[in-house]
Amino acid sequence: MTDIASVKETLRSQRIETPSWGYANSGTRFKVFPQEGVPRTPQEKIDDAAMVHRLTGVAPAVALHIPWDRVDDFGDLAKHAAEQGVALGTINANVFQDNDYRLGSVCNPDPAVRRKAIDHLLECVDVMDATGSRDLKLWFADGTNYPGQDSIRARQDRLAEALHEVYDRISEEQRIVLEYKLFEPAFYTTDVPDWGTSYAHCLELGPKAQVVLDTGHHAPGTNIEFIVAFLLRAGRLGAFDFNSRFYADDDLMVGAADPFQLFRILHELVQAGALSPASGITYMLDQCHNIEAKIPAVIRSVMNVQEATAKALLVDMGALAAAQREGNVLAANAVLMDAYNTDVRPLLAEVRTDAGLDPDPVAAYHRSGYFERIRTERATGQQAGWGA
Ligand code: LRH
Ligand code: MN
Repeated sequence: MTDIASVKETLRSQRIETPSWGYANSGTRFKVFPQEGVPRTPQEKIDDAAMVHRLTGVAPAVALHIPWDRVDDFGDLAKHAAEQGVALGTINANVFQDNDYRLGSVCNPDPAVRRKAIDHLLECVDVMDATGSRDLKLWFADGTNYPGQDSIRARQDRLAEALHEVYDRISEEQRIVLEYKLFEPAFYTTDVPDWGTSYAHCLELGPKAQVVLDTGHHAPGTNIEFIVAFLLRAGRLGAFDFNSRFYADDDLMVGAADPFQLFRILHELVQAGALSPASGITYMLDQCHNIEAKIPAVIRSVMNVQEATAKALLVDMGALAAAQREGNVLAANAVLMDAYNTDVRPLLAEVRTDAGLDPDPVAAYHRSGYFERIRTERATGQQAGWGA
């Protein structure tokens, strides 16, 4: 029988990191639709992340993206975050927006461009030293668009050389988390296209290098929970970029497009006891709210992760193990579907109420007047986006 008290305890101790860029303007190559009340500074992004934490109780850290969140004094920024009740989390490097990176950053054929890219990665480690962040998240847009454009092998050598230099720079408390992505913006080869490539580079580097699994970065039909189970077994699953998609890297709210897939992923994590902060896995949202109101979208996304987690925690593991042992396929599947088909919203409302929070964080947000306040306060000035 499932121990509801421990389920509630696990839900209370869940930690979801929200992305600073999820609060800023974002869009597609076709259009970026600005929204009222959007932050203008990293401080205001952090304020919005803190509001999400105040309402959900499980989002105590905000990830930064450099240079989008560059400030003169990151120590000050960390103080501002602490005053707001949140911590600065994963530091995301950005070697995908500079004109020099047309043919790649750390994989670029030009050693001067590679040097420039590596120097940015090293600058991000300096930022981590100032913010107290543990993880340097590396995603490379690097790749080619046409066969013959460059040597696939040589680009891997360049990538490994850059990763080793950064790996040697990070401290014993810090980690490199290496993200993979099947394609986009490159459309023929991507230099870190899949979990296997990231895993292999992490093994080559050492124990401080782990794989980031972005749920939107796989070929359609990929069994993501298999990758989760495999990397958990290998002890190399460092972080998640949670979002959802119908087609490509859509960066939609996690759980919106395929809540059953999210449940299956959480089922693997629960079985491995990988939810607790002690597991060392960072659970981050990596989303773009191109047309929907941003703060309620982040709150809804946190709730979607909580719902998938609660359902996974309600799986009767004893009955499942027995059915699997007996080879009773239908019974085993039924155990999982029973949990998935359980309405966990009353349980989560209780967990929030027990924690002194409103059982419905989205409704609480709309009642708070926060949006009306920021809409007025932030009516002037340059809104933040992917540009700056
Ligand atoms: C690349 C990515 C990466 C981030 C960016 C915002 O698609 O997933 O994690 O740097 O989105
Ligand atoms: Mn990502």
